[in-house]
Amino acid sequence: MQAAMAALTILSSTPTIHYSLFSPLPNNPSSQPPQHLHSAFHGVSIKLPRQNLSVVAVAPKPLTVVAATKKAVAVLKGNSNVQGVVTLTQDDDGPTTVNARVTGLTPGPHGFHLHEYGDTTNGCISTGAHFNPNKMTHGAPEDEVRHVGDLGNIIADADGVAEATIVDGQITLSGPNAVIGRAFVVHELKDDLGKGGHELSLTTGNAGGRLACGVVGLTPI
Ligand SMILES: [Cu+2]
Ligand SMILES: [Zn+2]
Repeated sequence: MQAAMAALTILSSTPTIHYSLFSPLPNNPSSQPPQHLHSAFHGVSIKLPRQNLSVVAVAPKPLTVVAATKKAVAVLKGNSNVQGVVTLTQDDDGPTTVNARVTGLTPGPHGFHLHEYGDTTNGCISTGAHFNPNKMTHGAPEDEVRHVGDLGNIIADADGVAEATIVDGQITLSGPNAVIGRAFVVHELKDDLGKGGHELSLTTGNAGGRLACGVVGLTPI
């Protein structure tokens, strides 16, 4: 009878151990989950160097570029009819190509920026200020002193459609200043590129309200 009880105890404790493997770490201070995570990580890290070694020996350059190509997309929406899609592509550490198509605009230029946060809980206003990791003042895309997020203006035609291809050296999809998880915003007014003399020129380009915005996320290449 006691042996049967002991067997039951072991059986019933087995699921508890398995369950702990899937528990979030903060809820489970036992040493088992870290051990399992650790061994899984080692399994991956052992494979990768082997692949890289054989690749580098055969043809380093083309494969390096292909492996580092990243593509991202943002779908812009807001409280108006304005909407659009922005795609970003970057090879290795080269410049990023930003392709934007926005519809529903009034004809003419509209400020187009990357803002700091990928947060739209309160609409486009929660995306914060222009992405500015280097603590600069607002400027034009071609200026040395600019926010990283300053992409100038996109220009809508008579039908309210703006299409633009921007190749930019400061917007990146990897590294410490990567823009994945931040947000594009298209504005009501023209961005004066910091040169309008308005009190907002050096922070926002005085580009007015936020018509539509979208969070940048990774997409297949
Ligand atoms: Cu903006
Ligand atoms: Zn700016």
